[in-house]
Amino acid sequence: MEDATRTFGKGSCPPGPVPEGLIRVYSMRFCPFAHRTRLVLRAKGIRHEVININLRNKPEWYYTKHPFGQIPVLENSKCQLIYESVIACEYLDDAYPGRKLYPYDPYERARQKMLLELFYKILGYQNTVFFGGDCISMIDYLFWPWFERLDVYGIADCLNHTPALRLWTAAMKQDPTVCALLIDRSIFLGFLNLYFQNNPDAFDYGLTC
Ligand SMILES: N[C@@H](CCC(=O)N[C@@H](CS)C(=O)NCC(=O)O)C(=O)O
Repeated sequence: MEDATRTFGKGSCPPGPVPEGLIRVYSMRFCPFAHRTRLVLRAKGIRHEVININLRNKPEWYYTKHPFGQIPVLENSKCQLIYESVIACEYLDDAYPGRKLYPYDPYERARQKMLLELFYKILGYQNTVFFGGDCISMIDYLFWPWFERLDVYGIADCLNHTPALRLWTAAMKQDPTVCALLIDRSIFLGFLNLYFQNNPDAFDYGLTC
């Protein structure tokens, strides 16, 4: 379940078939969309392997996994490919047993999807600790990667006048899944620095081996 592995780049050999009982995620350590998928994999305790992709130097074979070479993509042992982060997260919730992250209630499920639509426009908030109620659920994991990055982008102050969001952020930082995938600030800054110079080494920043 090691997420911090070196990226596959142009000229690399494609990984073999996904072994039975495992699911693979094509990812990149700093991508918020892939972060969503990794949160759900971990929250549900799904056995998985991570293949990191160098997005500035994509392997030729990667276009057989996604038509535009984007991440995240899930691949299962039946060679089925699932992309688009929200769809991938929902697939994981439906296909795997254990704790359901989307609510069972059709209205509550629809409400989380409506909130997600709003997220791209204006964020609504209600009177509970988490967006879906008193327990963490899918919607919180789908929002979180962007909030985690506010601090690194130096704009965490924007939460100063939204006490409910600050409480939510504090509650999210107590969640073991969120804690397990927190990105080290200095490593993230190092990644951004190289990324904005178009340096393909950005994606492996901070890895020692
Ligand atoms: N709508 C997609 C967006 C995914 C996305 O934009 N991924 C970025 C990385 S953060 C990517 O693959 N960029 C490489 C490219 O577009 O060539 C999703 O939700 O999965």
